[in-house]
Amino acid sequence: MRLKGLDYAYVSVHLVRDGGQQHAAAYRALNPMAQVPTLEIVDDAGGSRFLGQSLAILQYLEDAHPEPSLLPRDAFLKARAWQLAEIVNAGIQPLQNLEPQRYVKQELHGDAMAFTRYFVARGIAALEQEARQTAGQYLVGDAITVADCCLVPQMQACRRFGIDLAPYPTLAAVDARLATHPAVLATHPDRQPDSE
Ligand SMILES: N[C@@H](CCC(=O)N[C@@H](CS)C(=O)NCC(=O)O)C(=O)O
Repeated sequence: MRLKGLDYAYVSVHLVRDGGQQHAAAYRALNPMAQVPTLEIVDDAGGSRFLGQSLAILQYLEDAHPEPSLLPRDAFLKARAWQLAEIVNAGIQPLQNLEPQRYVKQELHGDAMAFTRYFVARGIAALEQEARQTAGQYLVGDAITVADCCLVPQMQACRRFGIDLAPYPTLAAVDARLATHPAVLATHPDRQPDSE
């Protein structure tokens, strides 16, 4: 939303405090997966509609507010941007979530951190391999796309999980460039109001 210059209000849902505020009945009514983010869209008459899942939200924002676009014009590169976004969104992020970690630890009595590190490193290696083919200043060419929107929080998660990022120079370079962008400076996971 910052990249598109939109005005918005941030309402924090703390994933650990109070046993995880995402599990509260009022939040689950808006997001039955009990996950963040949820976008509330308020219309001119003051009515609200709610949208979950980051990629659906990105698509909505792209269609409702086309400029500046977060998708390449070229059909292949556009699909490539979604592909890289999906590697994070479907191939990595669900496996590093709190709930799978809890399940591995408490129900399977396994090593949750080893489980998470394995899948994060596996996905991030694939992301690096694919990104090398299209990266310019950003993951796909020289303009920020939906893929970069997924990269920033994923790289922060990698650091949190103690993943060595040296083998992924393309991702590290793009992430470092993104970290200097005003929209990212304002919204980086480390700078969200409920970050601890
Ligand atoms: N693919 C979804 C997943 C959303 C998701 O898993 N969010 C995480 C935080 S990044 C969450 O809310 N986790 C809460 C939990 O595991 O209890 C998206 O990107 O919107």
